[in-house]
Amino acid sequence: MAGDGPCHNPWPRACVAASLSCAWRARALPADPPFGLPIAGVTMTNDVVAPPTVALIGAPTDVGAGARGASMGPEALRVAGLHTALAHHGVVVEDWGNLSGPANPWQPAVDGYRHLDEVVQWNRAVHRAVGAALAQGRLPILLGGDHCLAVGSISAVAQHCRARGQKLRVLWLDAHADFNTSALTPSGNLHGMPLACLCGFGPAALVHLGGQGPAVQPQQVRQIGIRSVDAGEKRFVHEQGLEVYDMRYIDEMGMRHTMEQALAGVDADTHLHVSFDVDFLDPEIAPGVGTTVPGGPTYREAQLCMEMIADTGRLGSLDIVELNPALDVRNRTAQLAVDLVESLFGKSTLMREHQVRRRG
Ligand SMILES: [Mn+2]
Repeated sequence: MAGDGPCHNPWPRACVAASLSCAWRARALPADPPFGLPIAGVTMTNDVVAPPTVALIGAPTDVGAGARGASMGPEALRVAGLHTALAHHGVVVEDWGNLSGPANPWQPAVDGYRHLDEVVQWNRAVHRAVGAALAQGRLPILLGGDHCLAVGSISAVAQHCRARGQKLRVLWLDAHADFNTSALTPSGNLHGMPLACLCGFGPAALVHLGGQGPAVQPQQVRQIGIRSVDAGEKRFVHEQGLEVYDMRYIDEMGMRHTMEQALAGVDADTHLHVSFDVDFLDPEIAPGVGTTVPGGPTYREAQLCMEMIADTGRLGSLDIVELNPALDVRNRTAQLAVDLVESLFGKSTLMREHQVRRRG
């Protein structure tokens, strides 16, 4: 045996195979480690390396959107190799298949909402599936579908955290604030309202989806990449005290400082939920979304964002939403999303030992 010291193998899976004669135990970490700088304000962990088991949960619907096509998102992500990409980094992947729900009736708004019944039904299914995944110790990845599904996903995550006395931090990566209400939104599309619903403002069936509501407090949320907010919505976001890192902030302060701020206070007891709306990205690199807004994060900025989240080792659940294959170019937006999700997981299990934790 090569000693009982701490394992410095940056590839933990290889370590399992070589555990009887592990050369990494005898080896010191290089003085200048090959990964990023420590993140100020974030408590890193030195727990045992254990790659997560993720559950892919497809929700093929666009009932909350203003354009059809996000219903094809789950399959496009699979075709782009999400499963293989994660497995390649030692993540155990279970594909739970697709949920089913009502078709998109494509009707105008009624009392300020389009397709409210259908949106509620889909979100109930998402809530149940995400809750089941968390209860089984899985890290749920919701494959949307449009962003209205975050109500089901995050309400389940919030319930899980409350039951375990864990802190919840939601990172909302998006071009839009998604903090509309029926009084504020001109369109009635519910994919513009999920965060407001989660914070207690919206139709009762969505606000109280998990039995109790509101699911989260605005103080638990950090919005990143925002660059398109309606006037009334802007006022409401300020009133509610949401912490917003818009593109102006990212331009002026840089992505590193932005993520340091957004992650500040994350510790060993924090469950990090990432709600990744693909329209967060600049449309130059990610054309396959229904609501493109120019001036989003570049490829490198997006990578750094994901890598710094990975560095915390606290990612507990993820939504990938609003990918619209009907508007994509040869599936390149799906491939980019997979690439970024790989960073969200890959770096955490591959490059760095100390931020990968035991999951219970
Ligand atoms: Mn969104």
